[in-house]
Amino acid sequence: MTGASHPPQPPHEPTGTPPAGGSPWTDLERPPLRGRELDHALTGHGGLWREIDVVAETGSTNADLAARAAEPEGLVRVAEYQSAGRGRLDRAWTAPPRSGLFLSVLLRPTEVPVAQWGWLPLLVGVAAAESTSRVAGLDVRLKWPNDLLIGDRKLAGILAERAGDGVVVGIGLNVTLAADELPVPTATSLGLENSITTDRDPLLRALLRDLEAWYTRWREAGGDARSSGLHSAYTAACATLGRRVRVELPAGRTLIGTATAIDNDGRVVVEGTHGPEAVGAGDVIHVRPADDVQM
Ligand code: BT5
Repeated sequence: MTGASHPPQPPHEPTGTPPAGGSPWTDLERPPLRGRELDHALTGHGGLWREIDVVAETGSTNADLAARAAEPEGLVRVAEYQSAGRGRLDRAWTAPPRSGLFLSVLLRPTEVPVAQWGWLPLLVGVAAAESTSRVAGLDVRLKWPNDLLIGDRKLAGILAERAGDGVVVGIGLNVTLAADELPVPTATSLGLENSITTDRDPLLRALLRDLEAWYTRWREAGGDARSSGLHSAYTAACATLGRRVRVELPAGRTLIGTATAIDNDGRVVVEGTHGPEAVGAGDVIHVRPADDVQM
């Protein structure tokens, strides 16, 4: 669906055609999202969200919204299954149909200096960690910059991409993924962590409401992470701070040290052997102190 109009859907029916693998109703543990109800509940109230578009299958929700980057902000694209889900640095995001939440949002914070736009994926991480912690009854933390963790396991990933003069931010969050479906052994899901619910509807509603609230506060503060409260919320949710880390930097260099702070630009400050270094991009691995000797 590419326009602002919505095809009529009967109530309580799954959206779109079922993905390969059969009827969306065959797996009662994984009921489909109700796109029309979600759209009705979350749009049209003068708020941020303009359209919640739930489709049964697509390549990548980030790619779908990048193709619509010229439109006003506030588009939400949700897919029950992605055949070409993207991670950062050309990596893949993989998950079976309806096993999680896979969505992207189109944002364009014109009041905020572009130099501060790097906070956007961190802001989405804060909203996702806070809403998921609350609805699931679990302690969901952030690994810098924006992986959602339960303990040391990855529950969700976030991918922000510039698109036209806006930003598309995508989130993949594992909900009912079973142990034998984990794409990597370090992943987890809400179901595996004994969440009080695995109903994706309240999880998605809470996520979009919290995201709207944080985005509005940050934008109204002109992108100032400190006065909007975003810096302290991020710091409070961040499991990386105080940890020994190994950072794989984009140029191929590796930095080892202790993560001590998040600076005003959202970079993580790592105290290594050559003093503090602010890192704006890279892959962080949390290590145990004893692992240092092997590195
Ligand atoms: C991310 O990348 O974690 C960002 C993932 C963003 C996915 C969403 S889904 C909706 C939207 N549309 C898209 O096309 N993408 C976004 P990165 O930090 O590079 O991590 C990718 C790595 O996570 C992979 O190389 C795997 O090791 C691992 N991985 C893949 N699928 C996973 C899953 N379901 N759960 C946990 N880890 C996973």
